Amino acid sequence: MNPLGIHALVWAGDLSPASTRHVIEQTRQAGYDLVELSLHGPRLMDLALTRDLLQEHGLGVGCSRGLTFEADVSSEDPAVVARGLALLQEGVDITARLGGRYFGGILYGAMAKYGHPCTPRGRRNAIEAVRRIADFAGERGVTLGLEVVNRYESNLLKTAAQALEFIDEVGQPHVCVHLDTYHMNIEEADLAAPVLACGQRLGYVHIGENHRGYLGAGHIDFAQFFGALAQIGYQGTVTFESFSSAIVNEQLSNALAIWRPMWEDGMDLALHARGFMADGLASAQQARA
Ligand code: FUD
Repeated sequence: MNPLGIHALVWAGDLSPASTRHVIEQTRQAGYDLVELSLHGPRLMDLALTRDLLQEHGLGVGCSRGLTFEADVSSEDPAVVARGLALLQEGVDITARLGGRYFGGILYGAMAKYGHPCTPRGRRNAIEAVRRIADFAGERGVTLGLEVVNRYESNLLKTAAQALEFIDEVGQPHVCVHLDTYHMNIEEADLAAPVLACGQRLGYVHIGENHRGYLGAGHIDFAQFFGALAQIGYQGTVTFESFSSAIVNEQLSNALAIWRPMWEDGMDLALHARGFMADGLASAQQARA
């Protein structure tokens, strides 16, 4: 059975000590194996406390973030690239200090709607930056996940094929593809072929509905996606991601255009999602046995 994770924004919009305690306690209570902490917004985290709470509750951890226009490794401006590199380095460092082994997201550019395509020089800068950070991450036992997102959140990696090509050019171990069903629904022709194309290079998965609310309440063909995961023998983490205007992290929620109250009760949502993912993964595996 794959480790099941949940994104912290189901529980809280910040990572102050009180929110972190809430996030970790709720994650454990809802029966998840891992929590994904989102490193957006003001830095309120108490790393020692977070690490202790994770240990006390027997939970795994991963971290994620997207870059910004001011700190964008796919920029042509060396100062902007340097700020992006600093954010990536900080993300790897926080992940390692929490005892995590995964740092993912839009690590190759800004998590934002660009008004222009990525330039060839910008793409080369992004490749060089990810290569450097992959070295730094590898030394700390952390793998980088390049999350493939939709056209309104990146101008660089919108499909699994683009991510695979990019990773080939990076040419480093410790870099994997991170697929998310919400984004795939917008950009890919179907939900199976990209998974099969990634094969063993798929390192992390986000499960999200097309409206980012309750799983099964939209039109994503999860059976097709879980079937493809079973086909490649995917053993990695499967993390539920959902957003509602009920829980706000200003930087992240605004970047993702989270304007609607998709749900109010995070625990009800989380329990439902856990059952949905466990059943879906188990049926896909049984169908192949
Ligand atoms: C963004 C997304 C998220 C994001 C993460 C950052 O649309 O899908 O996975 O990268 O929440 O913490």
